[in-house]
Amino acid sequence: MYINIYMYKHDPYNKKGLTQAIIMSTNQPSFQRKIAVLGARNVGKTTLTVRFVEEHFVESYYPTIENDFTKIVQFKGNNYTLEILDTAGQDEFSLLNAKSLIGVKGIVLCYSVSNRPSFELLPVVWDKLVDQLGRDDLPCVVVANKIDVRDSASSSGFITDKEGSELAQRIGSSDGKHRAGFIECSAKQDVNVEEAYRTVLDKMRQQELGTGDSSGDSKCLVM
Ligand SMILES: Nc1nc2c(ncn2[C@@H]2O[C@H](COP(=O)(O)OP(=O)(O)OP(=O)(O)O)[C@@H](O)[C@H]2O)c(=O)[nH]1
Ligand SMILES: [Mg+2]
Repeated sequence: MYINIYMYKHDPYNKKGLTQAIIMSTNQPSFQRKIAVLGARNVGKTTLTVRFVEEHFVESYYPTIENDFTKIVQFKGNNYTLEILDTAGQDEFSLLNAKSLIGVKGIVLCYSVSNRPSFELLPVVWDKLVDQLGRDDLPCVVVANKIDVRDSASSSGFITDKEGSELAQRIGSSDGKHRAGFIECSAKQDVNVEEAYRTVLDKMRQQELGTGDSSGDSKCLVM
């Protein structure tokens, strides 16, 4: 049996300013999952999300107050309706919006390879999140954005791949069972953007299935 799913969202980045309708035919239920994107200002949280959801690059910078995006993806044989919470950039003093974080099941922690303070901020943001949510085992991916800038520059001072993956190793549960994933991206050149969201989705799925790998299709998933 085929069911049509109609999804509507208000999209501030749609140039026509129209409500967008996403229509999808499926013979499967869709699992709802909420993901929050966090990190310092100007690192590309909105641009990454718009690239993933709407497949274009936002050149201009409009600081975010808070945005909600929705995208349906197929992943490992299931349909997922992803609600992506795009947050206002944080600093060491900012408070996270507790109400908006309700229901969040996965985290994208984003820094820019050309902005060392944004890199150094991530453990602070993670600790705030852990305090706020009262748990340290949330599936998480650390995203190093703007690698196109590093690739095209001759000067040093950019955050390296090695530094990024070492940072990701330090983010996760205190018992060491849940470590953050790590991926380098360019929202501008569309490098690894989809992979970033799929990495966190895979981690969410593994946690729900209680597996350390990505097998286990026969087990139950929370709808
Ligand atoms: N070169 C380059 N520029 C990027 C990339 N991603 C984002 N930008 C630019 O960086 C600027 C900031 O991007 P945003 O996505 O608005 O940053 P943000 O993290 O959402 O910022 P806040 O909403 O203030 O927290 C914009 O001018 C983007 O065009 C990238 O991969 N490469
Ligand atoms: Mg933003």
